[in-house]
Amino acid sequence: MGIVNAGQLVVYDDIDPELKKCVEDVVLNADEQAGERLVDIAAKFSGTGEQKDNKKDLEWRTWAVEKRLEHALVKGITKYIDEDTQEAFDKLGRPILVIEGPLMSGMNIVGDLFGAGKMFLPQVVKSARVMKKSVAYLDPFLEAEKQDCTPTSQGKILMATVKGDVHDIGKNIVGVVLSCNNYEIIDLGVMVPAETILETAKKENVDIIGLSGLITPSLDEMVSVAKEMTRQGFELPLMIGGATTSKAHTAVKIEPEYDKGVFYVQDASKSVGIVSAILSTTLKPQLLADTKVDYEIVRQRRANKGKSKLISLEKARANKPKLSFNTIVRPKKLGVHVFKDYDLAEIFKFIDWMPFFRTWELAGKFPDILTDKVVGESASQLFTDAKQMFKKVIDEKLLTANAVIGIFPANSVNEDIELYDENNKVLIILNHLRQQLDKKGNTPNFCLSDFTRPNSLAHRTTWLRSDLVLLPLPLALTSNH
Ligand code: B12
Repeated sequence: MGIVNAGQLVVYDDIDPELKKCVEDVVLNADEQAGERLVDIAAKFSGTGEQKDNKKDLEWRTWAVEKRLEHALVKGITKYIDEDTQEAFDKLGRPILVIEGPLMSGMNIVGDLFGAGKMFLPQVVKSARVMKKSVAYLDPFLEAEKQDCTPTSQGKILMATVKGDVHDIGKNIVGVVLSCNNYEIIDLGVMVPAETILETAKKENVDIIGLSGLITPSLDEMVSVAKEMTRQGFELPLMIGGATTSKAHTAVKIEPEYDKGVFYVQDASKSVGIVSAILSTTLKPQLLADTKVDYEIVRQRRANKGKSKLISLEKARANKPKLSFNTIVRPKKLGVHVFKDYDLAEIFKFIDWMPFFRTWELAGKFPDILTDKVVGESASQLFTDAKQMFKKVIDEKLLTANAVIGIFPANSVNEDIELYDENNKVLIILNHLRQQLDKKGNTPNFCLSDFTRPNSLAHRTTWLRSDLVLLPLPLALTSNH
């Protein structure tokens, strides 16, 4: 057993390959020499080897400043962040360019690694700390830019990260950028319920409400805020931002709920332009009209996207698969068959692993997924765990598999399947649907009944099997044509 300090975990891909292999061999008990090998190389990674490795550790300090900022964000290193931020500022000339350039791209890498399961939450918290420190360092420069602008407040903006969401770095940056452009910011922080946002907006008589959200549930929460604004008769413009938000979501889901102006803003630098246009009596009507048209186009495009042309049933029937029913094997035993306490080990051989991996949000085909560059390692681990779990299920007989199947003579009549008893009397008619999409190329318009011999052919010689597995529900219908 090992006790791990999750806060000090390194990114798995960054572990020295030689060390990683040796450690994995020990953990996985790869062979009898694994322990010896790890002891042999241990000295290289501590004690005598320390000098050399420290040098290697600091090698990143020789990289270009953009790369250094990215490295500091990914590794959560705050030690050099002030000097690197200063250097980036000297190089790029404006604080906002540092934020939206190297800092944002570093944060995006963190997001990708986190999304791919290669960084874990404690590490992301450290990255967030680095980002905040860097932005704090840039604050006086942002303030200095402010001095060049008009000194009086240009308008009051309420900013909040919506209920259920803790992400605030982006919102804070937008707040800083806007306040440096002489807008007064009322920042309600994170996890703010709609009631608080709307009450404060009224009480403080703000000019714009800005919502931030970075997790998927925030998208729905923003829709709720918009609905509530309509219900309460608000007239204020609403700004939407945050990495998970999008123009498409704003147009399709939020704007239809509130018609007094909803604006999706992609990043902090764009917020100033939008806010000044929203608050300008001359520019606002045009901006509102343009945005409405723009969002309507987005909605139309989306509405048309999923719509495929349907063909008539006759046309679809004419394009059914051409199957041969010449060789049909009569099942050995017709009728209903009951399987009690079926061998679980036998069932295990037939498991379709794809849905299993999909449920765990690991994308890819089985078995290729086990060697996939990105998810291979996690997928293999999961597969090993699943096999162990299944072994436990078999060994300890944790499940009992019972099944009932029935094999009956059957024929198809277009989309229907007729099932017969031993005297050729219709037992039941099963209705099915035929695909009616306008298929391209040689792809047929399938129907389940196509796999049963049509009754227009001379003999009723198809056998339909209805399976009842574990549960008293038909799980699959197959025909032995
Ligand atoms: C840092 C971070 C965290 C930190 C947040 C620290 C903090 N104080 O903010 C911590 C570690 C706490 C965290 C927690 C979680 N996180 Co997180 N996190 C991130 C990360 C890596 C970076 C976010 C960030 O700060 N980006 C930099 C800022 C500057 O960018 P931004 O927010 O987009 O803002 C810019 C624009 O969008 C815009 N903007 C933003 N807001 C607004 C508002 C207005 C009005 C306007 C005009 C503009 C605007 O301006 C900004 C500057 O240009 C992202 C990945 C990513 N690349 O986005 C994941 C990410 C957002 N997190 C994610 C997840 C899943 C979580 C957790 C659920 C993890 C967990 N299992 O617990 C929790 C969420 C808990 C919760 N209830 O909210 C997912 C969300 C996936 C999804 N679609 O739901 C992401 C995308 C990672 C991923 N790839 O999976 N996270």
